[in-house]
Amino acid sequence: MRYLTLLSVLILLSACEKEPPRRNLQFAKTDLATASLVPLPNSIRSTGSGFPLDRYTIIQTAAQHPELERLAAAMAAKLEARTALQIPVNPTETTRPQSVVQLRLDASIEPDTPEAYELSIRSDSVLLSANSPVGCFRGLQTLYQLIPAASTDTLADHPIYVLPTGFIRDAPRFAYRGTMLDVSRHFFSVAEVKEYIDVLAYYKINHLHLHLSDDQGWRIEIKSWPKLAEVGGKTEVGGGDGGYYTQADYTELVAYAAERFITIVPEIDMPGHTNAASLAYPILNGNGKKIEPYTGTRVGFSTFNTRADTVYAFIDDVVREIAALTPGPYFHIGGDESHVTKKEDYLYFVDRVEKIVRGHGKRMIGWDEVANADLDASSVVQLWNSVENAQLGVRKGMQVLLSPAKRAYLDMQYDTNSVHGLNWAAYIPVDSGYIWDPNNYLPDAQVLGIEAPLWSETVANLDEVEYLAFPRLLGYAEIGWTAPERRNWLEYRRRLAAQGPVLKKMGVDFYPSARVPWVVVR
Ligand code: TNX
Repeated sequence: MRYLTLLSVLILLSACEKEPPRRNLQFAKTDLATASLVPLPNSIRSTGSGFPLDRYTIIQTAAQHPELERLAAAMAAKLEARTALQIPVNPTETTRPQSVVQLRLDASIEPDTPEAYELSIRSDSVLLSANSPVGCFRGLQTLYQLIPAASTDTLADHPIYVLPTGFIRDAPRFAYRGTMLDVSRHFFSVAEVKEYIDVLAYYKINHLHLHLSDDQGWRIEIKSWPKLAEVGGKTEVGGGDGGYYTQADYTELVAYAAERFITIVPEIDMPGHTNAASLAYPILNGNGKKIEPYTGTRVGFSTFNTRADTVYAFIDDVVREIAALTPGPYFHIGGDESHVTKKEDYLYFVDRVEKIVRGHGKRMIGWDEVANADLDASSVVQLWNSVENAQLGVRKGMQVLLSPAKRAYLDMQYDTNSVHGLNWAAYIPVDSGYIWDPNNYLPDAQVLGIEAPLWSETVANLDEVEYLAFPRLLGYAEIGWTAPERRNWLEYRRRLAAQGPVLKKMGVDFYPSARVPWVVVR
C-alpha cells in the first residue's frame, strides 16, 4: 500500500516535471522597432528575441484588481478570437506556465498621465505597466498589434505566435484624439456604432463625438419632449426611415464605449441645423417660415427663436437629460453655419446656452463660430473652418480642438474617383490627410487634441462610413498620439500597408488607396 502511494507520487511528480515541448525553441531574429504599430509608440528598443504566445502562456493580473481582471478577461477573449488559443487568466491550478503576460498598475510610470504605459517583452514574460487601467488598455492595443496574423513556423508540435522582444515606453501627445460620426443626416444603428467603436479602440482613439441632431433628423429620445425623436427622428437624407436612440440605447453605447476607454461627446447642434427639432415643436422655430420635413443636403436655413425664454427652457431640459446619461465631461452645442440667425441673436444665444451647459456640469464645445461669443475659458472651440475664430478663442483662454476641414474631414473625397463623400473643402488623399501637424495651427499647449469628423450626407450604412473613415482615420489617430518628430509619411505608409489584412480581418471595408503599398495575404 505504502509502496503504491510512493509510486503514484513519483509518477505524478514526473508528469509535472515533464518538459513542455517548446523549451529552448529558437526563433528567427525579431525587430520590435520596425513592427507595424499604429499609432507609432514614442519610444521603442528592440532586443531581437521572441516571446512565444502559445498554449503554455498565462495571463496574470499583479494584484486583485477588478478592472485589471476585466481587461485580462477581455484580452483572453481577444487572443482566442485571433489565435484560437485559450489562455487562462490568473489560473489557480499548479501546472507550470512557460510564459506569462502580466498586467500591473505602477504609479511610477512616466510621464504621469493616465494613458501612459510601458511594455517589456522578454523571451519568457510580457510585463504591461501603467498608472491606471486606461493606460493598461492602450498598452494592450499595442500588444494586440504585435501578434502575427499566423502562427510562426517552428519545430514545435503546436501553434506558437512569436512576438518581438524589447521595450516600449509610450504616452499620447494629446489628451483628446477623436472622431465624429454624423448620425443625423443618416442614422446608424447601435450595432453599427459598436462595430465602429471596436476599430477606434484598436487605434487608441479615445473620443467619439455623436452629431445627434440636424435639419434632417433628431436622433435621441428626450423624455420631456417626446416628439423630438418620434417626429424629428423619422426623416433622413434621401428620404429613408431615419431612426433614433432611445435613452437606453444611448446609455448602452456610452457604456460600450467606456469599456473601451472611449468618451462619448454628445452634440445637439443649435441655433441653426434645427429643422427637425422645429418640425417636432414649431414653437422653437425662429426663421418665420412654415416648417416642413427636410431630406436634402443644404445647410444654413434653419434657426431657433433665440429671443424666446421657452426655447431656453427647452434647451435646459434637453441638456439636463443628455448630461445625466453622459459620464464624459463634454457637451457639444454645435453653433455652426447659423446663416439665418442675426449675429447679435447668435451671440446672445451661445452665451446663454453655454451657461446652461455649465449649469449641468459639462464643459461646452462648439464649432469655431462660437468663439465670437463671450465664453468661459473652460469651453472648447472646435476649429473646422476659421483659424481666426480659433485664435479668438485662444485669446479668451479656451483650448482648441483641431478639425481643419481641408485636412481632417473624413467626408471629403479621396480624389475624383471617390464613390462617396463631398469635396467642398478639398480632396483628401491618404497622404495629405497625414502630412500636417497641429502646430501648423497652434502650439500644443493651446490644443486639446484633434478630431476627424465624418458628416454623413453621402453615406447611409456602416460599409460606406468605413470607406471614408479607413484608412485615413489611422493617420489622425497617429497625429493625435505620436510625437511630430517621429512621424514621416514614407515610414508611416509601410506600417499602414500592413494594416490592410488587419482591417480586413476586422471586417472593415477600407478604401485601398493606390498611394499605399498594401500587404496582401493569401
Ligand atoms: C459643413 S463643418 C457642416 C456640416 C456639413 C459639412 C459637410 C460644419 C461645422 N458644418 O453641416 O455636414 O459641412 O462636409
